[in-house]
Amino acid sequence: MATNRTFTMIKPDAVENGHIGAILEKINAAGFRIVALKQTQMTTRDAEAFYAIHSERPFFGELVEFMTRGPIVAAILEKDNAVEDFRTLIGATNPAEAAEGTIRKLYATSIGENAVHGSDSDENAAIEGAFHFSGREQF
Ligand code: RTP
Ligand code: MG
Repeated sequence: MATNRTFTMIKPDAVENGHIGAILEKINAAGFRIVALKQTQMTTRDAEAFYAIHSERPFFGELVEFMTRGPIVAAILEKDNAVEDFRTLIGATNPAEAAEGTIRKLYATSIGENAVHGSDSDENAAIEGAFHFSGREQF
């Protein structure tokens, strides 16, 4: 299987609740290599652009409000089959439906405040990684 990359954010709820270390530990234990990593905060304009695909959804305003309310941790991760394996590691969007041991089952609070983001395709992983990191920040 080819080595490829995915993009993740530890969302404001998980940062507020002190889960950065535990989530990075799970990512490490699952065999992902950290290519890029930083704590940052998205502006309203950043979040509206990042989540533009959801702009017509009823939860869009709430999502932008949530994702901008405090710092996030952004990262690019590398592994065989990275996008799919990372989505397995984080679990379903709604933590109530997430499998035991997944990051969302362990650390998410609700369907909206669900602790982590994971790219849904190789193409989006590249776009989302480039949204947050320059080439010189990737190793
Ligand atoms: P993500 O993009 O953050 O990895 O999550 P996902 O693919 O599992 O879910 P997606 O459908 O892409 O939704 C993006 C984020 O919007 C929030 N959301 N809120 N209140 C709601 O019904 C609702 N539905 C989605 C979540 O933060 C979700 O992760
Ligand atoms: Mg998504």
